[in-house]
Amino acid sequence: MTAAVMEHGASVAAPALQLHWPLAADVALDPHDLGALVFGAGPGRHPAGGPILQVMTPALAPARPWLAAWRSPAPVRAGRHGRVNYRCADGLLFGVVTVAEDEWDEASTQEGAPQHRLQHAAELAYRELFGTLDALAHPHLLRVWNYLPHINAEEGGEERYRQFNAGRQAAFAAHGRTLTGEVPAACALGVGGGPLAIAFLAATQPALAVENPRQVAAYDYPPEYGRRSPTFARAALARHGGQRLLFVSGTASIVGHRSLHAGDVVAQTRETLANIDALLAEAARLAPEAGFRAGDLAYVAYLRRPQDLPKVRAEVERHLGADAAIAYVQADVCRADLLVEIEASGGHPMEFRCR
Ligand code: 3EB
Repeated sequence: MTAAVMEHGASVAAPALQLHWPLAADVALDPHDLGALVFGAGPGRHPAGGPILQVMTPALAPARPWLAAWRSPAPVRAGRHGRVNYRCADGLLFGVVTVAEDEWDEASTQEGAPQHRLQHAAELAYRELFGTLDALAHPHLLRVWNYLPHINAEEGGEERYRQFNAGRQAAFAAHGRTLTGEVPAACALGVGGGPLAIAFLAATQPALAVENPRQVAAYDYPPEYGRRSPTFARAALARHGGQRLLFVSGTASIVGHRSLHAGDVVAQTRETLANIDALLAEAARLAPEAGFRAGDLAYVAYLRRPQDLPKVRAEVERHLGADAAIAYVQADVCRADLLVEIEASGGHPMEFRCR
C-alpha cells in the first residue's frame, strides 16, 4: 500500500479542505471529517454517525471498500435537518440525503405520471437539500453526487434518469434557483439497488460554474434527451480561504450533445479525458493563478462493465501517468450508449491510500 500526500501551493492558508481516501476497515468518520462517500461496501454495513453516503456499487480498483472523506481542520458541527444528515465547518457543509421510492411527498408538484416514482423521489430529495441550505445559511451548492437505482430502466414509459432530471429541475424551480448558468457540478450514476442516494457540498460563498467549450451545456441539451434538461454545470470553481477548489462533474464521451464511440470503451475513455483537458483549460482561463493540472487531480472512474477495467486503466495511465490518484468502481452511466464516466477534484491536499 502506498500513501501519497500532495500539497498544492506552498502557502495554503489554513484551514484547508482535504480529501482522504482510506480503505474502509471500518466505515467511520474522523472527528474532523465533514463527511464521506463509501464505495464497495455491502448493503449489510450500515455506517454510523455523520454524513456517510453508502454507494451501492462494486469497487473495482481498489477492489476493497474505500472512503472518499472530505476533511476540514476547523471544528466540525454535526446535525440533521429534515432528512438531511450534515456536518459543517468554516463555510462548507457536506450533507447526505436518501429517499426510498415508496415514500410519498404531499408537497411535490406531482407533474408527470404517478408511476414516475424516481421523479417524485428526486424532487423530494432536492427540496430537502435546498431546505437545509436555506436553514443553515450555506446557500451555494458546489457539488452533488447522485446515485440512482436502475438508472437506465424504463418505468411508466420513460427512462428513470429522465424522470430524475424532471424531479431535480422541479425542486430547483420550486426553491427559486436558476436552472442555467450558476448551477452545481454533479455526477449521476446508476447503482444496483437501495434508495435514491445523494451527497453534496455547499458553501457560504458562491462558486463559479465552468462549461466545456467542446460540449453543449447539459442544461441546454435538446429535448431528444428528455422533457427536462439535467441541471448541472461541467465544473465548479470555488474559493475557500486561500484555496482555489475545482470540482469536475462526471464527464463522458459526449461532444456537442451527442454520445460518441458507441461500443468502443477505449475511444470513449480517450474522448472523456479530452473533455476533462478542455475543461481544465477553461478553468485555467477563468482562474489563471490556480494552475490546475490533470496529473494533480483526484479522480473516480465509473465503468459500466467491470471487464473493461484493464482497457480503461491503460488509457488513463497513458494520459495521466501511472501514479495518478484514481479509483475505479462499477456503475451504470446515464445514457445507455455510454460505457465510462470520469469525475475529478483538485486544489485540495489529498491523501490517497487506495493502492
Ligand atoms: C453528461 O454529460 C453525462 O445528471 O447530474 C454527467 C454529470 C452526466 C452529471 C447529472 C449527468 C449528470 O450528460 C451524464
